[in-house]
Amino acid sequence: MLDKRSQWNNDYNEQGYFVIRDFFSDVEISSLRKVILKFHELWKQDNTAFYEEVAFNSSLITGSKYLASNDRVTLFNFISSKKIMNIVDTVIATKPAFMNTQLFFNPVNPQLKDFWHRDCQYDHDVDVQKKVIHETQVLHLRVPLFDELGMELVPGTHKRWDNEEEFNIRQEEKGRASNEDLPAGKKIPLTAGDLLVFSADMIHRGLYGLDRLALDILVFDSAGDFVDYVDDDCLPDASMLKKIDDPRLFTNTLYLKSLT
Ligand SMILES: O=C(O)CCC(=O)C(=O)O
Repeated sequence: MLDKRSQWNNDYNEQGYFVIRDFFSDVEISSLRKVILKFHELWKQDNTAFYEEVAFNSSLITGSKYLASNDRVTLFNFISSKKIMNIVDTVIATKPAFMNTQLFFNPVNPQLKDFWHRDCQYDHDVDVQKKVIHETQVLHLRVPLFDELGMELVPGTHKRWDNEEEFNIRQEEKGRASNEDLPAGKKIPLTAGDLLVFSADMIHRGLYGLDRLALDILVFDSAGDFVDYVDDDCLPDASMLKKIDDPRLFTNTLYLKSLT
């Protein structure tokens, strides 16, 4: 019988994801929700047209634009908490590094439909995508703040290329649309308190509906070439680092930045 960490690691390697039910307490989620809602309200006011017309997420939540230093420290301590680091260390054994955060919500515009993608498709053309899915991938840790329909994933696609139907749908080729159903799609409904860990490069989509508001924490292996994706303003400064119990997720990123 495998222990929990080996089981999570096996699931991640084989399927590209795992989910832990009731991972966070009500107290942990309500204090996180308070900070995130503050960000979300200010972000919406500042991005009204974008929010109403095309948005389904925001990013840079830990940055200085909308949150004061004490709230940012709360977020940094949540992101690098013992609980989360235990999971991160399970999947990325050496020098995991913080990349960014994103906040996913329901689009206001009803024409926007939940769409299949691999995150790498926005940075690379198809030939390169075929290569990068066999290299180090970015880890998403999804923390739903309210109950949601969750994510739909195609298990195993973090390590294999698309079949013809998956490719045509994801890339909207041959008259197919990226919101069509995929036969191998596995729906993972989530409730507040659950944690979903998945590979950014597997074929996936968020499922719109209910009151979804989910914080995604993005982490990478220091061995991967991802440091250019990190915005300096989303990292803690020297005075904040002193207030973070275990800052290595951030100091690993700061070290990589210092080399560039
Ligand atoms: O929830 C969504 O709308 C999409 C989520 C997603 O694509 C991601 O976390 O990379």
